[in-house]
Amino acid sequence: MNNKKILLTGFEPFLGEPINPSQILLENIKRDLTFNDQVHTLLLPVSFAKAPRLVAAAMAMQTYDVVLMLGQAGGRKNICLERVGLNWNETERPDEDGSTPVRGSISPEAPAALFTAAPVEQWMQLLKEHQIPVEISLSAGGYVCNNVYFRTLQVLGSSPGTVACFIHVPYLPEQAEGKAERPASMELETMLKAVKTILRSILEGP
Ligand code: PCA
Repeated sequence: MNNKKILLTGFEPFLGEPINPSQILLENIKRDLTFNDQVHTLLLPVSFAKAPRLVAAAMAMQTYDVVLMLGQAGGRKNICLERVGLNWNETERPDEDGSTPVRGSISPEAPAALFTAAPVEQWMQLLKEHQIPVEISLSAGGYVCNNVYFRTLQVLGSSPGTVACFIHVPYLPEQAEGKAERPASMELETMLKAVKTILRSILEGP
């Protein structure tokens, strides 16, 4: 093990869902003593106003080597390693504060998109070796996850040495079961293996 520090975030449930797989993943990692003090967890509200500030505040308190953010992407079938944070809000769904952002730039002065410097190809390969369904995604959507991702990638401009990556996970089977359209889902065990594999590769790397 090296002495790297990782900030791992997840989200509370939103839009009427009783659970969010990213929160459950976070709780599991928090309980796993093998990650002890190297992985700090932070649960975020699904709020355009609050979530990016909470991540920035945590990053201001301590220097992290990697900021890994987890979120639910209902309907997707693979673990999605998000390559890009888009400088754009586009949604008709309110966040959990009841606020719906106006369609448009998150930060008008900033570039249209910011790319992760995390080794997503390497992580994808690693997960494939563990038979975990995974892909590199080019869109984290237009809702809170993309907003937090973009804003965090912006903060990294002033934290050289830190990389950030957003990872979207599918619904859990129990979430998909109740829905008429029967969306894709993934077992918790598989998602947990994906997150742990990435965490270990960071902590066991150079
Ligand atoms: N998924 C949402 C916000 C919170 C979450 O877990 C998204 O993809 O924007």
